[in-house]
Amino acid sequence: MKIFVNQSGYFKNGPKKAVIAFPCEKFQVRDERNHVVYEGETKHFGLDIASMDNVYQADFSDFQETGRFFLSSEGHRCEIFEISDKPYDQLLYDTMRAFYYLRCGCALEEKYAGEFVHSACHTGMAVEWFDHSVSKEVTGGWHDAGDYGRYITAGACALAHLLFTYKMYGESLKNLFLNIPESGRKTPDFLSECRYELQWMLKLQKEDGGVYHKVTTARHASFIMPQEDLGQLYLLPVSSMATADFVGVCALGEEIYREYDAVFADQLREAATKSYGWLLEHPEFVGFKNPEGCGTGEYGEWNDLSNRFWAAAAMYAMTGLECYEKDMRTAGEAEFPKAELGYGEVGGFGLLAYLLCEQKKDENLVAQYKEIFQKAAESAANLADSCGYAVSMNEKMFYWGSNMRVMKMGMLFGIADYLRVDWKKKKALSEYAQDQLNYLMGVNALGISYVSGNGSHCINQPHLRPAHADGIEKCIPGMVSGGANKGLQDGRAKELVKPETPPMKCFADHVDCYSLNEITIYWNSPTVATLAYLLQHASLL
Ligand code: 9MR
Ligand code: ZN
Repeated sequence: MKIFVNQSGYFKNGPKKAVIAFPCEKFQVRDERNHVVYEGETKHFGLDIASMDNVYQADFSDFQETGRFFLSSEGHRCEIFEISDKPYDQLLYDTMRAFYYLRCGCALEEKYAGEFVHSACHTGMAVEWFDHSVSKEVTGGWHDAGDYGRYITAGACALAHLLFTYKMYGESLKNLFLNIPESGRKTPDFLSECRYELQWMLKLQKEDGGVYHKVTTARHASFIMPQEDLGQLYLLPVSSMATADFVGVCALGEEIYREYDAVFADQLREAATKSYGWLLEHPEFVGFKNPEGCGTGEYGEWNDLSNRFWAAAAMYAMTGLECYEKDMRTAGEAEFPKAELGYGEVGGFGLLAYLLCEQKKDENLVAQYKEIFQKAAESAANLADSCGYAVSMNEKMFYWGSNMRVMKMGMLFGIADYLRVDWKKKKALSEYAQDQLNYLMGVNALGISYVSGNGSHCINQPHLRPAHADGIEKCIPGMVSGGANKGLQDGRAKELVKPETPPMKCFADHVDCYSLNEITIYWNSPTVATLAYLLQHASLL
């Protein structure tokens, strides 16, 4: 199978592109009865460095019929895919519902979870790592990933992706039904799901406003169901990154939730203000390193510059008070990647907080911040142009969680479009975003869909404890895999993938491969963001 298509399909009126990794001049679109309904010429891209494939690109955007089709060329074919007005409804539903499946501290009921039920997990009290006499009830939130840890900066990143997405495309997301326990309430399901994480985050705030970096057991559990993971839960020390990111999401949530629940909004406002106070009292960097004996995810950072920038911008967005704008300007003078939308570098969330807020804004600053996104989108687009698979990656970017970069770029193109940045490239921003999604869903050198349960060749064995321990062959749907990683940091990956393998092909759908095939909340969240953008865009077509 060397004809690579988006296995979730294409928009009827949108761009439709595939990649063929063998020499060919022509390709056909065929219907299920094998009739040729369209024929096109391929474009020879040449050698794609990341995959070492000789790549031919097939563009059938002109073909605008709905139905089920496949591509053929030189006697080869791909699996059936769909062209429709709504090709990604299921994908959006699944990738957003993945968060429900990751809920901690409650039972997953059959009504919502189908066969993937389990009883309430991690319900015990947590004690401070260095002072066991301090204990706290911190149930709730989402499991971070394949492990059962819950980490503030990771959660804040996922929430920022989701809540900023809601700010931009709320009109489309408002009515998204997710079949979760809160469905049917006035609050949109999308926001109810995010609130589950936000409420947990609030519990990690200390009296003085500092926020614990994470709550986990001392070491990762073995591959057991979450309710069987009964190890002592620990609260790990406060970090300035966690505290600042906490301010960022609470302030963001304040505005979004006010319409539905003023009491909750007030609580978020108070929490953000208090933690911002802590940041002012602790101007120094309070980093985080796992203490001796703790082996769960670290999420350490080298500085907290971008985090403090985001916190100040978010406070300004929430209050409109000059003092925060001043802090934001000062923090913004430091050197850090300004357009980043990550779990470490969060500068882009700061820019968004300011650009999307309804407070008084300085035109010069708006222009400056928009230009940062425009430049970032432009260089991401240039990278995509020089890749045969049209993904915004060079051969060095296939590191742990490479799919996060791909989906962050999808989100970035969406942001640039939303902000109506000056765009001179021939290809539209939405088309670049579509290409990133295409990569995730099968237009990659392995022809694999990196989302469980979606696509004819999708991952099914992610490094995800419940998915393995439940004994069900089928994986929980909607989970986004970390993807190709040249680093091959786990033993099984080294065994399964030869060292000379080109970066884009360094992948294996194997449960042991945590450096290739784990899932995380912040790999799902930018996927949701990219999808929401594309759906919103398509409805405007
Ligand atoms: O996503 C993280 C990745 O970028 C790092 O390279 C990797 C190694 O430090 O850690 C990843 O984060 C893991 C976290 O520490 C614990 N939960 C699972 C995360 C995904 O693998
Ligand atoms: Zn749990």
